[in-house]
Amino acid sequence: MFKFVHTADIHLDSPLKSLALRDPQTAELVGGATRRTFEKIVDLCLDEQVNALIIAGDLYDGDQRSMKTAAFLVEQMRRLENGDIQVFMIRGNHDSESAITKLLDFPKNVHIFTGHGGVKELKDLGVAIHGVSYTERHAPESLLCKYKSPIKGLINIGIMHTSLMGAEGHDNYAPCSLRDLIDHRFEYWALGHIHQRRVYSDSSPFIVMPGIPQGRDIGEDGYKSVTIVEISDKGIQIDEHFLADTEFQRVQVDLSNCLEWQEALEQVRSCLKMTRYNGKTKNLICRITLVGKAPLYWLLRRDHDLFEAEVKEIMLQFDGVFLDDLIIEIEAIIRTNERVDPTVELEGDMKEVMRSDAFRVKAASFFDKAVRYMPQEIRNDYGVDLVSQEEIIQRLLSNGIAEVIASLKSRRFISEVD
Ligand SMILES: [Mn+2]
Repeated sequence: MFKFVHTADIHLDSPLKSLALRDPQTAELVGGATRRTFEKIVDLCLDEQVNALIIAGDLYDGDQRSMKTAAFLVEQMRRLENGDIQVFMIRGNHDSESAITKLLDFPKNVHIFTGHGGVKELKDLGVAIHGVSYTERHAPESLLCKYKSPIKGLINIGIMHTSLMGAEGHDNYAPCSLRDLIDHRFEYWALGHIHQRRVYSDSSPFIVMPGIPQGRDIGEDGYKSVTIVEISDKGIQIDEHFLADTEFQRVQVDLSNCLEWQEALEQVRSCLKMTRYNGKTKNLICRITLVGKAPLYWLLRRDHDLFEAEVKEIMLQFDGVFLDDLIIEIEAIIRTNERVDPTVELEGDMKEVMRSDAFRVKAASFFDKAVRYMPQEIRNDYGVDLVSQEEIIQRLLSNGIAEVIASLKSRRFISEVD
């Protein structure tokens, strides 16, 4: 029997990114998440008494490496060595041979495949492990030709860092089709690179992309895991283990039926309660999006800062729940009598003015002046050419109009209620 943990893309010591981390206490709490998750991976290996840990590339982030990262890694590898667990790893685009110094002096249980590729036969355990590392940050060609043919009489496991056939849009790293992998006649392909977990094939050959074990921003939201694999006479069995320290979750709150401010908050609270209940980690960073045709549209649009502050208060009722951002995507309900509503007319007038050439010239010159007052490093955020600048001006103006109307309407709404 051969049992191993398969992971990839740990990006050790790369920072988590979220508005929630602006709060120093939260930053302190979730800051070292990639490190703690790696520690838990080692714990799992020891608890499950696996034979090996397989890391399919991007263990560290090229730019993030430091003596401290190196010392931490060596310490964790020693823990595995003491547990008689071998480590097989390859280098990916973030920790390719060219991006890594020779600082790391790993214990003997750690085997790193080179760019030439190679195979480690563990005859007493009945397996052969193949791997090829990246030598450069880019690998535009398939690396499959560097993998040897399967070794007869052994179960063959291949470790590869690949974007497969460009599953992530434009990114193209060691492209390889599933057909090519299948035709290579290994029993298990331990892949890495794509951060979203996916089992591409769950029978021989198994083709598994374990995904990132610890998400680092809202783009890497949802449950994260490592894969534990058991090879025995009964065949190959895979299982998913969740051990992230912090997870990012998108929480959608429908405010269609909320007439009162308090009801809206209550709705947020119950959605957060559900998210906390279903959460698999100690810390949850939530991006809340308010949706629906909401009677409270104008009020929320005007006082979203107040609402956000109250949402943060609610979050304190739950353990380890933090706000990444509060996004307002609710729509207004247009009442029939709004046709005679003066704010509707005002909104139309403002939009028309916005389109006039004279106003656009004036707005652009005002915008230019304002940008010059900004710190240099954020000026690019306000457009790098005329086209992008014009888009930003239009967006700011549209938001401005919405703000003015929201302010007027909510004032009226409150007086109507009174
Ligand atoms: Mn990668």
